[in-house]
Amino acid sequence: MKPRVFSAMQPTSDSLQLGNYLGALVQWVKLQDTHDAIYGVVDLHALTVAPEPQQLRDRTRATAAQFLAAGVDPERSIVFVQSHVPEHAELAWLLSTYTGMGEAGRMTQFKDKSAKVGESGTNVGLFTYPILMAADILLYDTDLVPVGEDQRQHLELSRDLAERLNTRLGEGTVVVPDAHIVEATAKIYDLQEPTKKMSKSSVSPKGTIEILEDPKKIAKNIKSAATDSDTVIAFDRESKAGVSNLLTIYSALDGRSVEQLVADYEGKMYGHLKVDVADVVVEYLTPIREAALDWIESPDRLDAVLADGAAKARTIASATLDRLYDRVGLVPPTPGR
Ligand code: AQP
Repeated sequence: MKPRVFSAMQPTSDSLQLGNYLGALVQWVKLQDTHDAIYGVVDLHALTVAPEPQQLRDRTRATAAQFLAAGVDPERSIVFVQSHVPEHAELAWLLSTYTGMGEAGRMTQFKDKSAKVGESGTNVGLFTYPILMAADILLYDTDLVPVGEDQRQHLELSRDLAERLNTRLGEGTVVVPDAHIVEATAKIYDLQEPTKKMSKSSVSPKGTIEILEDPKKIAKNIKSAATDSDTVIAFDRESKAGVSNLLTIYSALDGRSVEQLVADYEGKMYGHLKVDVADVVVEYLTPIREAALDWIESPDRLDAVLADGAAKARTIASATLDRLYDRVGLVPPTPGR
């Protein structure tokens, strides 16, 4: 039996952004070779930001399309939509009864996101989001969760909950998952505000590189990326956040190390670096964008992949939930189950 990998993304935008791709999706594709892989579009999570219904439907399919276009292979991995597997919401309830108010209240992403929308725009779902995320992971007896740096704290909560279940309900109740965070690309920064992470739902579209964006717009955003007033191309997150971010992106897509790039660009101008990064990014993303658009234009074919994925995911998820319900003492609905 191969170890299991699980990860997911929210359909919170018309397109994924380069951080989603470099921070997580690249690892998803690699891990298919060595792991039993399950990847989800977590649409129930996306409800926390009150999307328009048709927009949510379109974004859910577009997100799955980008997984497939990036190289997630439905012959080798399970690709599914979270709401098609009701066990996610059921386990989240159970886990909420094992989560302290204090520990849920420490989640920094909730603090950031609720600060952005204010008290009137903040719903309880946004607060309990990390508990649903723990349910997503624990349902599949997950060994490894490939994510970006921003999800580290949520992963810690999932681990704490798993250990608590095993302590209270007996060893082997659930698998304690490990985070898989690749340091070099764990945090891709916004092009305009390079101290903040690039985000799908960023309010500054010029700061984001969207996978489905027109290549001309992608190049324009990269060429107008904020840099410092110095002229030397060097890697320093503190004093050269913008240039360092461009070097990180360049290195991840081109294969040369950051040190090699710094050496290759010695004596060159920022403008030169930006033009080359724009070319590399456009060249890299164009086939992914085209493949994703093909999937989006064939919703029946896409829905068939997702239906097949949901059936497979549900088989695993329902067995885990049955085990947990039994251990906590819930009476089964059918005698002898
Ligand atoms: N900037 C980033 N650099 C590296 N990794 C990143 N990820 C997100 N942004 C970066 C990783 O991509 C996956 C997406 O997870 P998600 O859809 O659940 O949402 P998120 O983490 O909140 O990502 P976004 O893009 O910022 O979405 P919104 O705007 O909806 O909040 C995760 O593995 C994440 O670590």
